[in-house]
Amino acid sequence: TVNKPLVIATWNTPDAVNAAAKVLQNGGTALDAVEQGCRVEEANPKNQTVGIGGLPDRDGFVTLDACIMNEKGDYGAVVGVENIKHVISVARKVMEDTPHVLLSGKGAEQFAVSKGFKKEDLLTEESKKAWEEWKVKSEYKPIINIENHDTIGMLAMDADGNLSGACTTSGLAYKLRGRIGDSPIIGSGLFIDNEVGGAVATGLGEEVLKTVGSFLIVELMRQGMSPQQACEEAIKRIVTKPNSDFKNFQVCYIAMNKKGEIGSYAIHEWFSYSKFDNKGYKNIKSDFYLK
Ligand code: SD4
Repeated sequence: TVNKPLVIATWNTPDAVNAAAKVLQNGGTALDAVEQGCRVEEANPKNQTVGIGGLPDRDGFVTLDACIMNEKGDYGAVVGVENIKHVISVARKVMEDTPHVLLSGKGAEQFAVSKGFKKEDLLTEESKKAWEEWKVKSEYKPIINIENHDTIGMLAMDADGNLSGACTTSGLAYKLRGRIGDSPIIGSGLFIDNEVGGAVATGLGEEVLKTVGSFLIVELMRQGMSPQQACEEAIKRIVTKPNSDFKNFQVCYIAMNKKGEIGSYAIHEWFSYSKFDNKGYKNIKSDFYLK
């Protein structure tokens, strides 16, 4: 039997995961849980990869990507959104209140404002300073597990055994203006199939997009792999590509199946994920490829 409530998330994110678990403990749905969990980090200015305080693109604009998926297979997402911190909730509104699944940039911002979201400057003094220091050399070099840190990808199972997932990020620091990563793209940054399980990614989005990683993991689980085996196979697809530069970037996956089994795998060391089950919160070091 599954140890419910069950929540997992990328990185060491106790506040977010505990908030999600609380929703489930109060009888809420997995969808409500992942949304509320993600909102915690979106509101945290110290997390420089999500929401307010996110590191900007190379021109100094903080642009956010987010997506959400429920147990019915519905999906909603926003990309390249400025001035609105709770993009996960905007993504949910796209899913529930429009005939579309994906809104971008100014249109997404306009939609959010029409739904009552508050506009605010997302560039904090700290992130502005980091960007100004970066501008001196203007060198784009993803730093493994430093720049690529703390995108929140979250999966939850509620008392009814239903699965939902969410993902929210400011993307790669100092990205080209207009760049969109994997996090808001269905099947890449996140995928849920309530019959099988769910998966979510963090790390260098381009590599996740090129291998449609989260959908791959869910389909591999459907064919009988455990979440762990499926995460390992998805990382293998990246590192075994001809001329893969995987020594210089990080990709990490976490996954959960309908039985509540969990898997995680990364290219490099120092990826960890968070878990909340009937034993409480735990940060768990992930297994990884490059040993
Ligand atoms: C992206 N996957 O935009 C995201 C970045 C990330 O922790 O995961 N940061 O490529």
